[in-house]
Amino acid sequence: MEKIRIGVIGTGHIGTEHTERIMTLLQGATVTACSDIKKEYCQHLLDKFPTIAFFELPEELIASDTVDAVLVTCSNPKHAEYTMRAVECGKPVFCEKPLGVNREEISAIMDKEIAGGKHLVSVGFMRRFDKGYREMKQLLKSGDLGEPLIAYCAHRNVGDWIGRLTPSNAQGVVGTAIHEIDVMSWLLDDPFVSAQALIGKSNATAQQFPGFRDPVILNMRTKSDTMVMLEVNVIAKYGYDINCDIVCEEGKIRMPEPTHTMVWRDGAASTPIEVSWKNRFREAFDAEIQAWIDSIRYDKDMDVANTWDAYRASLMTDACIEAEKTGELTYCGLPECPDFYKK
Ligand code: ISE
Repeated sequence: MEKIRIGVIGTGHIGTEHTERIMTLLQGATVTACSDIKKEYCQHLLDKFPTIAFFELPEELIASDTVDAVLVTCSNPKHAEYTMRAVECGKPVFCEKPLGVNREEISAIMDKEIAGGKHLVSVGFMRRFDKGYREMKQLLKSGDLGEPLIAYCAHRNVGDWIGRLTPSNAQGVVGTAIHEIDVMSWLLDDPFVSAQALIGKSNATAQQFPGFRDPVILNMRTKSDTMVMLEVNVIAKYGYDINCDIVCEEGKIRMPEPTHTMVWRDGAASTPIEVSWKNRFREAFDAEIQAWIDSIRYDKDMDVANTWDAYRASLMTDACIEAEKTGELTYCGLPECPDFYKK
């Protein structure tokens, strides 16, 4: 079978990582084209993989007959535009989260995809492919532990981007909490319907930015009334720490933590912990992009998140942002899932 020829739009961190995993690790695809604002931003990949062609205009890359599928890993404001163009060209497209900067952009992609009658859009919620989350989903699906009642989650980032970017609570929701919004709904097989925010003392770094609060607690509820308590902590400093405990009627399940070698010396024992999301979920990213490639090769649903998943995540991020602003219980107004996206 011929390899799927992929064009990459945006060769920053994640675009580079995905290109390298496709070119050196994954099966069934190759990167034939890339584009970024300046050619120099792609040069590291063009030097490493001389068969990749540079396209100045993403639109030309998408339309090119040397590209079968498109990977959108550029800055967020252009995600929806390039995804829409790929759909208009009838080409499969994988877009890193978020699919759009608002629900309207994502709804327009949904309408276009439904009108075309073919599932072309995949979205980068990679935690669905993490071994720990998949084990937890199987345990819940077995029913052995009874109904899930409350989940306690924490999403803690080192916060090393402070100084480069001005933090905001909206960005903390759309860029960080969005992962739990997708993966917990997937894990519980139960969509979210509302959010509340609990805001207490902020860390000293957060206090330097007027209006910015960190950490915050989001209490999100699903359609069947399971509560998901999520600590969003974007300046945790000590490490990149993702926790998930789910209390069920008959027991509790805890997502396994990554393990590393222990070292004993000088009267102390230590083990390194993750400091980067790229390493913490490296295998999940590998599995996710392989699943996307296989979904194209075999024309089969490989459980990669789709446009509807991105749409309902955007409704919930809006609700979380509003709940943080008002302190009020906020409903996300989740509509019925269109038949086109029902599984
Ligand atoms: C980053 O973009 C990610 O997607 C990571 O998974 C998340 O933990 C981090 O907060 C985001 O900035």
